[in-house]
Amino acid sequence: MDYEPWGCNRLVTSIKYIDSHTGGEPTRVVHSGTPDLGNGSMAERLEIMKTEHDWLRQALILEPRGYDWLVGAVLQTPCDSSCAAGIIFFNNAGYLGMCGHGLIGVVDTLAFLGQISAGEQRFETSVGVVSAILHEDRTVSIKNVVSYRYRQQVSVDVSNEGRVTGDIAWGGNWFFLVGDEEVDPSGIDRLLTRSRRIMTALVDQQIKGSDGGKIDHIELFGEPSDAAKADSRSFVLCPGGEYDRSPCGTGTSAKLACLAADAKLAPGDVWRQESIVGSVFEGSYQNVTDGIVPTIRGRAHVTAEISCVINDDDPFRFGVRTPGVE
Ligand code: PYC
Repeated sequence: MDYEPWGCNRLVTSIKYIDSHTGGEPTRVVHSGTPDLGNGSMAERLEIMKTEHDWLRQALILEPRGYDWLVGAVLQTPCDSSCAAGIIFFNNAGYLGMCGHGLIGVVDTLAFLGQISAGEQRFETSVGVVSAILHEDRTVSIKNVVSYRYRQQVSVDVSNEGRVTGDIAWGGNWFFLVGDEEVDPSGIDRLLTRSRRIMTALVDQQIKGSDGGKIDHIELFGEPSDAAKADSRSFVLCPGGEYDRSPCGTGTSAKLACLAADAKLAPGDVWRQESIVGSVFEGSYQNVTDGIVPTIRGRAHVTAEISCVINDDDPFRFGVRTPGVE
């Protein structure tokens, strides 16, 4: 880092990032200038970032540099040299194990930087190794972590909403999936309120994932805007209280796990999941002993290339904390 005179003291950091969106959902990929997070696994480095360098997450994701539905990804030198990179994902609420739209954004960003070309790459994440194929048409297919349905038809009493029943599934994050909902872009405020209330009820009633993890994503499923375009449309609430603009890669993986468990989709068949803004991911799966391995295909677009300036006399250089959010 170096100081440059600029009317006031300007700390020009060496932190550089590239913004993209995948089906409308943004990803901010930090490709240089991150603090030393050691040489451990991505889970260990995530812990170091969380405990010693959370300022980086806050500076990049919180306002005024960021916003609540932005997902960040810090690139790391991988432990396993057969991997193209290690990745730590985070958002306004904390850290994410895996992020499907984010991985598609990372792959497109690495292609933009000229660091990879079409073909298959492996990546280390804090929840395991995932792989991705960059296709010639610039779409990306990610092969996610093993996904599975943990509990079927769990009922929860939700204040002002009544009893809501859904499945609990793992797709790299924990999801509560509710079907037969009205999922229309004109009703986003209503969908936000309903899904936030469901999330609160799950926490209050101590309903968790199989590892005791918080179910921090809620997925409401309804009819697609056009049956020729997609099989279903979803609204996905993310941990920080905002909704995913994309169909959500880990959420589509959780959906595939439920479809597989209900024998509603055969291995290799394609499920087209539409998001609340109309973007579509294509998903399919293979069976493995402890669940399924989902493949999710989508497209990202780079939108900006940025050098981070952290100004010493800026009281909000590390972001504005939303009242009530840790
Ligand atoms: O695409 O997996 C995903 C995701 C998780 C949170 C936001 N997007």
